[in-house]
Amino acid sequence: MNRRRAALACALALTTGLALAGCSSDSGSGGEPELKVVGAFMPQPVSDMAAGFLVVQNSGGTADRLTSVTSPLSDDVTIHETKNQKMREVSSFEVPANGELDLERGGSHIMFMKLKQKPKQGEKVSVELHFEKADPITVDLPVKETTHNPKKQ
Ligand SMILES: [Cu+2]
Repeated sequence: MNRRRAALACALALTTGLALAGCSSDSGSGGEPELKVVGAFMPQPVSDMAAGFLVVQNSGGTADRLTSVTSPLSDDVTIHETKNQKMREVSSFEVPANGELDLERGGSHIMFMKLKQKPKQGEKVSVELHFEKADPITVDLPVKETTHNPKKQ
């Protein structure tokens, strides 16, 4: 969208003979974050807490940040990192340009506290991911068995 406008500005600059810095924004630097969520799941919770895992891929040339997560399952959803096997809340996670943010078992995750109900394997939990720059993304986390770990299959 902005990229198209930038391209148009570049074309105009060329035809009018103006030199315009930033005309190379189509080549991968600059532009907007382009986000996609893959591999989302929630292990079936065994208490009134649950964790969510997913990967946010960014095919754009600009980094973004995951700043918060909301869900109908809980009014207390935070994002956690794990350091030395202890988890702690963070205010945001970077989604690098042309890279990805991995929320995976044993590492960073979405934390759901005080669950309003306990979702079971086969059900889905809707979450909305909020970013610093990109529009929010709504994604369904399929509930998997408690020990599910796609990286270790
Ligand atoms: Cu946690």
